[in-house]
Amino acid sequence: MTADAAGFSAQVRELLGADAVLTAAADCAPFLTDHRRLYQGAALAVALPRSVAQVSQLLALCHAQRVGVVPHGGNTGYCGGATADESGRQLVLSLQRLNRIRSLDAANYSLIAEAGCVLAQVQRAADEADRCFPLSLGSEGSCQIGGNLSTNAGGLSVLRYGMMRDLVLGLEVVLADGRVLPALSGLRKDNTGYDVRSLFLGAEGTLGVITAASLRLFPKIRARATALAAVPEVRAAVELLARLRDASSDRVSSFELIPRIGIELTTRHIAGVSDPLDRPYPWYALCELAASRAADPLDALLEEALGSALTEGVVLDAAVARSERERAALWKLRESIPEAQRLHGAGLKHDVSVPVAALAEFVTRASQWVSTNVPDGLLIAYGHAGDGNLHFNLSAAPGAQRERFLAREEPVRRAIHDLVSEFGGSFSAEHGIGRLKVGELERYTSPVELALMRAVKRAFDPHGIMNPGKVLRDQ
Ligand code: 2HG
Ligand code: ZN
Repeated sequence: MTADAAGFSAQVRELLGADAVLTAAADCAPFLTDHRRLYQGAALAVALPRSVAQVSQLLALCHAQRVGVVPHGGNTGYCGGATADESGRQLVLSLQRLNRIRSLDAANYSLIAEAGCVLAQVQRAADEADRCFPLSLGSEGSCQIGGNLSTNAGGLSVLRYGMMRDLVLGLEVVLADGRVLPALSGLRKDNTGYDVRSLFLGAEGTLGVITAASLRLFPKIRARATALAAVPEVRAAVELLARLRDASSDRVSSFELIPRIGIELTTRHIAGVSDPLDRPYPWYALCELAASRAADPLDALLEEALGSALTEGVVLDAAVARSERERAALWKLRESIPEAQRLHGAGLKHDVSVPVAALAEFVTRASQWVSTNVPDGLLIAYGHAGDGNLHFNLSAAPGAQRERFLAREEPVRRAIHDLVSEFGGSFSAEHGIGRLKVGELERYTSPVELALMRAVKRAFDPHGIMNPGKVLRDQ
C-alpha cells in the first residue's frame, strides 16, 4: 500500500472503526474477483459499514477525495459490475452488514429490507407473515437485495410478478456526495413528478448506493402444479405457454425452456439429477402454476391442458410432479444448468431477449448461424421463455481446442447480438451491463438514449466516483 493509500485507509478506519476496514490481501481477495472469474481487481480497501450514517460519511469522504467507490453485494453478478478495476485506487463498499429487515406491514403487503439482506432472508420473512416476496433466482441463498435492485434482477417468476423494478415501492439511497435520499415510501400510488427513485434500479451503483428498499409483497402461495413437458420445437413451447395462461386464468408463474443438451449435461455433471421421461426429446418446458388458495385445482388444470396439447401434438410427453420432492427434482434439473455448463468446460454466454412470439424464429436463425460458423461449439440455449429471455450459451464441443473456441468470443457475440437487434430484442435481458457489456450498450443503444444516460450520470455523480467504468465508460 502506498503512503497515500495508507492515509486514506486510516481515515476510513477512523470513520467506521478498525474492524470495518479490510486491507490485508487475503481478507480483500474474495471481494476483488467476480463470480465468473472474468475480472481480477485491486482496491485501496474494503469497507464494511454498519449503518446508513456510516455509508453517508464514507461517500462524503470519497467525494471530497475523488476516490472511486465500488458497491458490493452478494457477488453473484454475471457482468463484473461489483469488481473494482486494476488500478488499486478504488474503495470496495460492502453492504453485507446492513442486513436487517426493518419492518413488515402485512396489511400493506410490503416490507422494508436493508441492502445487505440476502434474498432468501427476505423471502423467509414474507413467508413467516403469510406473504410472498416472489423474486426467485438460482443464487437466492447468497445474492443480496441491494444487488438485486441495482441490477434489476429477473429470474424464474418474472412472467407472473415482473422484474425487481416492478417489486419496489420505495428506496433509500446514499448519493455520491453523501446526502441521503429518504424515499422509502410504501405507497402504491404517488404521481408526484419525475420518478427519481427508478433511476437507481438497474444503475448498478453508478448513480448512488441503495441502502434499503420498501418491497411489494403478495399473497402466500399455497397451491402449485409443476410439470416437465417435452415439446417437438420451440414454437410448440410458445404455443403451450399461451394455452396454459388461458386455461389457468393466467396463473402460470414460471415457464422455462430446456433443450435436450441441458438434460444431458445436468444428468452427467450434477449428482441427484435424473431425466424424468423414459426417452429423449428435442426440447422441454418446465411449467409451474401457482395460486394462493390451497384448494385451487391446479394439478387438474395442468393435466387437462397438457392432455389436450398431447392429443394435438403440441406436447410429446410430460412428467407431472406428484410431490414436493418431485417438484424440487424438476427445479433442480433446471437450476443446475449453469453449474453443469461450467463443469463441462469453457463457455460463451449471451443473455438475450426477443418478443415471445419471435422466439422460435430467433432460435432457428441463431442456431443455424452457430452450426455453420462454430462447428466446435455446443449450443445450450435455455431459460425464461415466458419472458422471451434465453441464455443463448455455447460450450466447447467434445474434442474442441479450448483456446481456439474461446478466441471466437467476439465474432460470436457480434453475430448473436446483431441478430437479436434485428429482432428488436435486448443483448442483456436480465444480467445487466457491468463492465462486460459497456461496449455493447454503446453499440446497440440509440445516441439519443445514450446522451440522456450520460446526462443523468453527470447530474447524479459529477465527479464520476460511483462505480467508475460500469454501465457507461468514463467520459
Ligand atoms: C439462469 O437463468 C441464470 O440460470 C444464469 O440467469 C444464466 O449462466 C447463465 O447463462
Ligand atoms: Zn436467467
